[in-house]
Amino acid sequence: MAISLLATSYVQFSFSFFVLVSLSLDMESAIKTVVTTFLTSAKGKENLSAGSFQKLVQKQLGGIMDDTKSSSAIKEMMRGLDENNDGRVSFQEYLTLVGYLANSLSQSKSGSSPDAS
Ligand SMILES: [Ca+2]
Repeated sequence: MAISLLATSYVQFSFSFFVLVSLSLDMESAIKTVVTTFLTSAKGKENLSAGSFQKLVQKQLGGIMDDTKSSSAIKEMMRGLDENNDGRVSFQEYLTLVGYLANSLSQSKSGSSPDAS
């Protein structure tokens, strides 16, 4: 009896350990994707040009954002992100977009909206 109880908790332990590991690997690869996407789109430069930013949004974010087919909407969004107004999107400014998208995703998943509270 004691043995089977131990075995059960071992199985539960390794299962939750497995879930934990695969979750953290998912997150690691998500972070790597965020970084690699920027670097690839910037083609070795420190900032994304307006054109590169537009391509990135259209290719990578069409499923999560509305209006990605409208280049004027993307330009408008870029103006909002471009804190130092140099007409380019730096890594920091790009992270603002990633944070904004993550935030809207968590709000839509939890079913709450800023207005509801
Ligand atoms: Ca900028």
